[in-house]
Amino acid sequence: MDATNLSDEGREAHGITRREFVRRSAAAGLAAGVGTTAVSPTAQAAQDRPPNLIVFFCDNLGYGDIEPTGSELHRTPNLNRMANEGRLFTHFYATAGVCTPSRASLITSAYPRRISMDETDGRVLRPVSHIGLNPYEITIAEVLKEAGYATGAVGKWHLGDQPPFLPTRCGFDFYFGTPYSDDMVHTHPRGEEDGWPPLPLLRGEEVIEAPVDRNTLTKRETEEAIGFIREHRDEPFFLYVPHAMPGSTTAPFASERFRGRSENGPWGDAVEELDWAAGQVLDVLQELDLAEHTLVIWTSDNGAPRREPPQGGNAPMHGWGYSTAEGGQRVPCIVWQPGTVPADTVCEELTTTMDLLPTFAKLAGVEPPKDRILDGHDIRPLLFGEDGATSPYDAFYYYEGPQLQAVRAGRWKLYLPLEDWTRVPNPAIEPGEPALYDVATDPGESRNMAGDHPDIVQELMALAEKARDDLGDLGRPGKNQRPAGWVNNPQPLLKTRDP
Ligand SMILES: [Ca+2]
Repeated sequence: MDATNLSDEGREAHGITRREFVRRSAAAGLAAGVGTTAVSPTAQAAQDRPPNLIVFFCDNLGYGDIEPTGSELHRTPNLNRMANEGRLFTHFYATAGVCTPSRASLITSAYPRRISMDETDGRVLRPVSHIGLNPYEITIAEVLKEAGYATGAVGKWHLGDQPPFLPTRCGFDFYFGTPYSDDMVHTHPRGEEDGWPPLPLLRGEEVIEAPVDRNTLTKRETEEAIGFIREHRDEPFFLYVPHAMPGSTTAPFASERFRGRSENGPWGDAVEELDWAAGQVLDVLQELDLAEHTLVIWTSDNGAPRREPPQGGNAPMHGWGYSTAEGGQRVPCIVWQPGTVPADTVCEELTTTMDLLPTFAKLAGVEPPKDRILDGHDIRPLLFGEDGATSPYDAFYYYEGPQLQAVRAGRWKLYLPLEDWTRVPNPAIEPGEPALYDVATDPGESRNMAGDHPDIVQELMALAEKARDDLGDLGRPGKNQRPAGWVNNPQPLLKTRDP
């Protein structure tokens, strides 16, 4: 009898779960049915196996868009539960206010400028682009695949739509989703001019639907995520879920069950469906007895963009997505692993999406790449709530595309005294004047303290100079930048047959 076909009776007979039984049998080299409940040293080691890893990465969902961070508009019971059972990170940053650079950092543990993904086809990649994440980069999926993990990605990619740049070439065994933003459709004025294809839905590298029915994206992404978890329940897995919603259109999409149900129009409907999606995944982890063996992180790629009238919200952070304002880059983040991540706690230390790769590498029992500069850190002590654990960052740098605009160290964020701003993140900023905010107590960036703390302004300006030297700035290359990927003759992703 194959261990994986062990019936429910077998499970009853041994008084342990089916999964537990299979694992012990496999680890101890026992044939199924010769079961024993005594745990051998080998089986014990297998029980200490590395955790499964799941990352939800919503698109443009703001800091204040969910109940755990203060929304009174959207109902997010599943995220409430996740926060009650897990740990809320209130100083967690994306590395950019827009998609492509932000995503590039999560995947590579590098600032966008380090890997030249800060400025691509303008602020983000467009369809049929020459540019993408350089295959030289070592991705979080490649690190985990090397460590023996099954790897899957479900959702919006946005790191290049040509074959060498697709998730399947970046270490993901499995991919289902859209290659770029939900507003990059063939009927977009720019799309008509530039020959964008109908918005493709990919399975692996094949276009299975075009244009994709965007109303169904969150629902189908969730089904695929759950399918991946079920398929890989008996081995360590890494699942990256960059949901396409709430996304970049002025009327986000939701399936019929959620459409028109929230108190905040299409934006609220989309957020409430994303909450449902997270709940579905937590439920299946519990059903499969994997919850205690799975670290789940739920966050967003940048803040909610400004819309008239407003849709998403970044309160209490200042400003909007697509900028270096606190609300543009500080994103909601919930971390969950029952029994390992302390329940109902908050972490106020500065952490970023760049920390996931080195942290996950350590959790998987391997070392992060050593032959190149990574900008992230191993934040296990913060995830697991160790006493006295502090942020590993001396400084965090806010770039608007190629321009360095702000630096944070400790509680202080300095907007640099720039004469020319590519985009002004806070209307209180005066050209050529520093603006200093205590973003621990004043995340709304309302009290400029530069006049009271000239010493801190000087310290932060010195840190900025280090970043300019290392990563560069507008019109100035950095010493330690790496090139983006490039293909000649890019082609649209088209549906070539009925799947
Ligand atoms: Ca985004």
